[in-house]
Amino acid sequence: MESLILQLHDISAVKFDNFKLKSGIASPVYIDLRLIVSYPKLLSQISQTLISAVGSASPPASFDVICGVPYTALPIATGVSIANNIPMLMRRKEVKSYGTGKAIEGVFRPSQTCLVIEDLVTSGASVLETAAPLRDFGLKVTDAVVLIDREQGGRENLAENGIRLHSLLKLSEMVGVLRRLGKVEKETENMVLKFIRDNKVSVPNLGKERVGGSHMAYGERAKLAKNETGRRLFEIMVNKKTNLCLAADVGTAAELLDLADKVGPEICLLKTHVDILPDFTPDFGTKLRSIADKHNFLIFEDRKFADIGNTVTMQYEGGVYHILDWADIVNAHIISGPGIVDGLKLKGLPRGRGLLLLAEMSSAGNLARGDYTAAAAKIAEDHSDFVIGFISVNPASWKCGLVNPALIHATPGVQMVIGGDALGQQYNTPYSVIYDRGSDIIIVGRGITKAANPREAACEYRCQGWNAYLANAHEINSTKKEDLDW
Ligand code: S5P
Repeated sequence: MESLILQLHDISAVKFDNFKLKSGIASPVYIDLRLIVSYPKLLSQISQTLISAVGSASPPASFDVICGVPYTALPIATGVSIANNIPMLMRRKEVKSYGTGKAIEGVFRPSQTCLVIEDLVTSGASVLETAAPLRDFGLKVTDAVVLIDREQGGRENLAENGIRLHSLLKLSEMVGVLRRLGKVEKETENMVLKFIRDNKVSVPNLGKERVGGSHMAYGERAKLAKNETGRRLFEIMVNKKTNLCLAADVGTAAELLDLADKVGPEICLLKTHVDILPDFTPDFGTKLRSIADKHNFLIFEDRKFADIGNTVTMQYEGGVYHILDWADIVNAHIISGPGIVDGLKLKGLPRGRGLLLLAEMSSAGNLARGDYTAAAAKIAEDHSDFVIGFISVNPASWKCGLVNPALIHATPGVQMVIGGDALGQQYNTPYSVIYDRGSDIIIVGRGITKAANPREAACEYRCQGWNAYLANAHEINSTKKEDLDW
């Protein structure tokens, strides 16, 4: 390490004087690691030793791929990749809004773990900027390694975002070594140490402009729920540690019941479209209920009521399906106004049922946005004894502000990779839905039903959804420990 520190000093990558930083702050130290590319031997030495900072950690970090923070860390990451034979990914900096197809270059599978490589960490913001699109693509980012940690709060900021920082060198140690070797005066060392102490930097918003969505833990929110079914849903999520809803869109009732039994342990909610089942029989509800009771999940019939209050009371209770008898939760559009909620409530509330309002939709070009979404939020607030929450897509961006934390957000259009289908469906990843967009429940259909092994796929979605909640919960002070044990 001494030789490394000396070389960095010799090439003036680390300089001590009075510098004015971009932020306007006067700093006694200036670090410019872009120079390293002109010293291949040094670059090679850094590339070979950097990974040792990760291996010596307890527990050691495990990862499948690495990704450098553009630009300075790109040659370092390349060196690490070649020296250690670890595949590398590249993040395109010029892609402004991450989530578009080309943000990450290279070959990877969602659910692989990626180690982020950085040259210098101050606040940790640039590591987070690189972690965000990786996480959007379903990769896990749990560790980052940096050549120099300026010790100004980056380690803490990253930890709050579920990333452990490993560093090869710390600024305080570097200045200590250089003083011992007679390269800097004691006075300079003191100034640098004081600068580190006095200039801690935080990254308050971490790139998330959260307006709506809730910062509270599920367990706390259960206590606020006015509706019995809403409370039970939160409690099941906490007890089973799952925020996964299966959209069981399969060909027959027999297949659905079989799938429900297999996937039951992984989910908090099972969503049906009962009108697509050709073999529906009157005992379907009883059969599904007994599987739901066995595995402790709730049933959500995705009926999307849309008519006037009087008509929906009859559609809810009667017809062939008798939805009211077996579905804990149904949903409704608000296109017809609040009367639809009054109608459904008339039948549902005495039975302890709950209602989700469609505040947003996942399909391209849909009209549920802006004032429409705000109207759904208002109706929900006015009927929070019966409305348990929303079908939403990006509650963190809701302009109508913070919604009552007793109300739950469930988001469809979820797969492991961002994309869509041929008919307008649009997919985001579990991580981006829960962490970036502030939703609570991921609704997954074909990602599970079309998987070779639906139970395994459900397990993976559950894990990703819950980890995203936990990453969020790092920011939640009121989180109860039992919510977080995983
Ligand atoms: O806006 C919406 C609302 C819903 S409830 N977009 C949706 O996709 N859904 C439902 O979620 C849809 O009817 C389907 O049952 C599920 C998504 O299925 P997937 O196969 O695309 O994951």
